Amino acid sequence: MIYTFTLNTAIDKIITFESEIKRRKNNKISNIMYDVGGKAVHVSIILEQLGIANKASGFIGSQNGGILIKLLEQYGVKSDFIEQEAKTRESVVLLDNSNEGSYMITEKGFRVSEDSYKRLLDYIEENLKLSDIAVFSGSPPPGIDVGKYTVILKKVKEKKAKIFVDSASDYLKAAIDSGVFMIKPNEDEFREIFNITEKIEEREYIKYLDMLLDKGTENIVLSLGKNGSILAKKNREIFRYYPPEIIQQNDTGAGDSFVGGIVSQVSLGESLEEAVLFGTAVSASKASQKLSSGFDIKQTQIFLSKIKREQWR
Ligand code: TA6
Repeated sequence: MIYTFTLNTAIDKIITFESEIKRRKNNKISNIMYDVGGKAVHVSIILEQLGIANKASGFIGSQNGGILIKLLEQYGVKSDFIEQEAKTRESVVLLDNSNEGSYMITEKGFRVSEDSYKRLLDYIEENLKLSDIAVFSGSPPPGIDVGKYTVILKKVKEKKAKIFVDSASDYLKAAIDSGVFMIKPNEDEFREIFNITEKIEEREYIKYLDMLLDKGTENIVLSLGKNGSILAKKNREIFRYYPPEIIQQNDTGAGDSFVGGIVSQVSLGESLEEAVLFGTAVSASKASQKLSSGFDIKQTQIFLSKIKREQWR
């Protein structure tokens, strides 16, 4: 079974404007939609669309959590959240016709109680086992500090499940120290780990990727946004992926779909270099549509043939 853990779930309110959003102007809305948010839930949606069994877990605020569960059900995703008397945060996504990406505005999320934290550890203890996959994506909420995050990852490791992490700053460092199966930092998150402030050539990233492999992270996918990604594997092979040209509608959730595509193929026994290829196509398809989730399988097949892959080592 694949378990996706969204520790800081959200309900995305996606607002589309008639023209480019401008300050000091009356910006007219043309459409409002709601979608699931918080990252690992998006991974669940991709898996579900591909017919791969999975369960969405994490923390949810009971005051409005039903909305999120219903949105997930519309995609067919089964959930098993730890509920707490609180309000699930709302994220606002602003889209306009500038073709320059979305604005994402996020709340911190409710403070997870000690009791909820313990219930999550119990959930992992009771459910996860060898051959399972656990995906942790998104920023952990207040109440889950780096120490607790490390304990959660340790518990999953004890159960021998394969761990994928898409997180940032100290939480990303905790995942690196825990030696997980795969991390997927974006360029900013990656540069922050090593305090890289100057502009460097892409191939210079190799030495930093090697440092992370030396530390025990099994595989790293460094995402370069619309410029593609670099995969560094445990066996020290390195691949560079160049995505297809697309007409971007909404880049929010594209990184999560990328992870979803990768996880799906790994769960089917594909090699990581093939999995990243598929993830790249899924993510391009996601970015070509307005919602925060989902993709089109036919479009993904077309995109697959347009991705360029180079082996760097
Ligand atoms: O990646 C998109 C997204 O999952 C949105 O749906 C939004 O809710 C946000 O990210 C949450 O990100 P965060 O890092 O705050 O957990």
